[in-house]
Amino acid sequence: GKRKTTGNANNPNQDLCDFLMELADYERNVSKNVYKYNAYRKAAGTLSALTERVKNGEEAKKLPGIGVKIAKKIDEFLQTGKLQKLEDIKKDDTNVAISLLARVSGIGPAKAKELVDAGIKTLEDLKKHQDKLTYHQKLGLKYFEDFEKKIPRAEIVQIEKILKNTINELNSAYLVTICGSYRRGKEESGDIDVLVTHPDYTSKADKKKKTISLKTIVECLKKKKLITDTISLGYTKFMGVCQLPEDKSKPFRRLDIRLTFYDQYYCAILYFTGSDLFNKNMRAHALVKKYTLNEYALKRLTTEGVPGEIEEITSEEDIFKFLGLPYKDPKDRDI
Ligand code: DCP
Ligand code: MG
Ligand code: MN
Repeated sequence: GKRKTTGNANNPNQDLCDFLMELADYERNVSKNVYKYNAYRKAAGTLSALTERVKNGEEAKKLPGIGVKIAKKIDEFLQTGKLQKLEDIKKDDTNVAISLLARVSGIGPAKAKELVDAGIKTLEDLKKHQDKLTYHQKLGLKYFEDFEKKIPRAEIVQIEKILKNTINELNSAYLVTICGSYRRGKEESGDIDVLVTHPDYTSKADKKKKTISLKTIVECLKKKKLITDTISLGYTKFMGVCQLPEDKSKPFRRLDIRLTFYDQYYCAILYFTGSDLFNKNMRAHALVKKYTLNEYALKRLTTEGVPGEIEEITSEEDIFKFLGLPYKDPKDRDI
């Protein structure tokens, strides 16, 4: 799967964030230690939000998500310009190969290891062994270079216009919101995350009325030559590939579309706006407040600790209010 970056223009701690993200990738793809993966990402997120260069580990340790061990690594990097742990990791060809293959869309850490164990270590090897890949992984390989490229905000603005025009031509009441890092105000994104709903499409509505259809939406976006490939398509979730139709020199981009119930829209928007670390923190906070939060609903936990009554949510602000949290603007939701 895709690599995450901290993505913050003119970040004075970029080199520190880079080595922390390299360590994070290693923990996810090779060690399969999700706990450390998230810890390194959190530390990188903290550093990327600073406006000044960090002076030393001691100073960094005062910041959220940076403990003794990461502080020591920061000192080592500031003093020597490198990190011995990373140098050692990179000396091992198997580690390097697993990390490379895990960058292919659709290939996770387990599949990457399986391939490397079978002697497949480069993208060239992978091209020769496509029979070992799923359709998604084959597309990931085909578009490897393009999917590695970040999507500039201006290009997403153009794609957003086509999405909204096309979907609203079908039915003007559809609501279309691009979430993910774009909604968090990032200047570049890894992919495009689209949320669609319609006032008639509620969790209580009669499902036999098939006027609201993701499949129809996808067909129309294909006709407009925005969608070029489908990775998977269900009733509520599309995963695929798009390219700006008016400019074939532009890279192919990963596009996700979700159709969500109107009465669950704000929980869905909150979830898909992320970041994933922000969501983790918010869900943990919800549990402390005896609530359970997911992409569908905010539910009060009963005295037995099981999900009970659904709270009525009519805005993102409502969710923060129920949890006793001050509202956070999407741009402040990186960690
Ligand atoms: N999400 C989550 N937990 C995950 C994956 C995703 O909570 N394990 C939510 C939060 C993310 C959103 O879905 O912000 C979209 O997922 P992306 O992987 O597309 O992440 P972003 O859009 O935040 O970043 P990028 O620019 O890399 O796409
Ligand atoms: Mg995204
Ligand atoms: Mn996505």
